[in-house]
Amino acid sequence: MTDNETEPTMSRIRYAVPDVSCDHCRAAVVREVSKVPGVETVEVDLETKTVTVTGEPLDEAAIVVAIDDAGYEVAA
Ligand SMILES: [Cu+2]
Repeated sequence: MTDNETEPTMSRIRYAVPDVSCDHCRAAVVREVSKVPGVETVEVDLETKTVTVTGEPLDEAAIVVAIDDAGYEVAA
């Protein structure tokens, strides 16, 4: 699943998720978003309240739904 080569076609999308505040939130978001097909990595930054997802292809809408399933809302 992981290789050390940087995929030039890899997409990166960043979402603002204001309600993530602790490791529990981080784990919940990572768990749900990781299930979305195509997603390679999920990073949650608790300071900036952002979720950064990389992968190819990325289904933006499916990721928003996954964050929602985790119990958090993506800011517009
Ligand atoms: Cu939390």
